[in-house]
Amino acid sequence: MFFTVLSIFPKMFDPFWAHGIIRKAIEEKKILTSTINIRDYAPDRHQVTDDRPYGGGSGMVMKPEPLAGAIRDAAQRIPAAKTVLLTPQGRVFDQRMAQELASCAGLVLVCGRYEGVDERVCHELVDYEISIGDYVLTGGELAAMIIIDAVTRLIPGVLGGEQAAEKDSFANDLLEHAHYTRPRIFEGSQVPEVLLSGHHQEIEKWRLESSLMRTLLKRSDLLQKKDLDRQEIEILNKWQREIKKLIEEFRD
Ligand code: 4GX
Repeated sequence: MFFTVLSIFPKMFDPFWAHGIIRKAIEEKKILTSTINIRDYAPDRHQVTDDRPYGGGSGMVMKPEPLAGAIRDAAQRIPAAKTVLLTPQGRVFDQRMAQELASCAGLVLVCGRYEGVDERVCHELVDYEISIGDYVLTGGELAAMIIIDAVTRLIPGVLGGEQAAEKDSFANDLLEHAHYTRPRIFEGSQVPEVLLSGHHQEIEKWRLESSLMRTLLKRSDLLQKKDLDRQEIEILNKWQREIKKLIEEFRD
């Protein structure tokens, strides 16, 4: 997978490429990355990339010529690449989109600043408009990093078998189960006994219950959308019986 980022602040990406799983994926050639400075495509001597909006008003707009030049150059280097504009007006990014994007040969991520980019660039040169959420950033750079991060970990071989992406939160539409590590007792609080038992089937059952419970309590919207399987329905029914019993005992 090729990632090319277009930005007027390409140095923002230096520390991003240099750490953790992203760094390892680059070293192992699972991903190829480059950053293009949009300023390099500004035709004038002062390398101006913004201008005042037609129709007046406050704020600046990114000029179309440098951006178009940079996008065309990037897209030429990776002909099969899709071009993504980061914008609050885009489709809201989620795990399903991360999976879709992970199957692309390359992504060109366009990071806007100011009030936005000239509309004619969006129309002609952009395949997808993506938002990372309903809030306003000062530029598309952090949004691009989030997309690159979420997509990279889905590329085969990037995560070790231990932390395979299929096991994640959202891979099965549930939140992750609770996690524990040593010590067995931390500030008076114990690790659940079953996790110390070595009984793998019981541990898997406990983890599914933990996932379901956390999803029910923290993100019931996810549970409503999910296709529940037989085992998950059985667990929910068990809880229902237990709650009913509690209420009946309380009434007496
Ligand atoms: N998810 N921003 C982009 C400038 C801009 C505006 C319109 C293109 C078109 C954001 C988000 C986000 C702020 C990045 C405005 N560029 N990006 N920037 N939320 O808020 O992706």
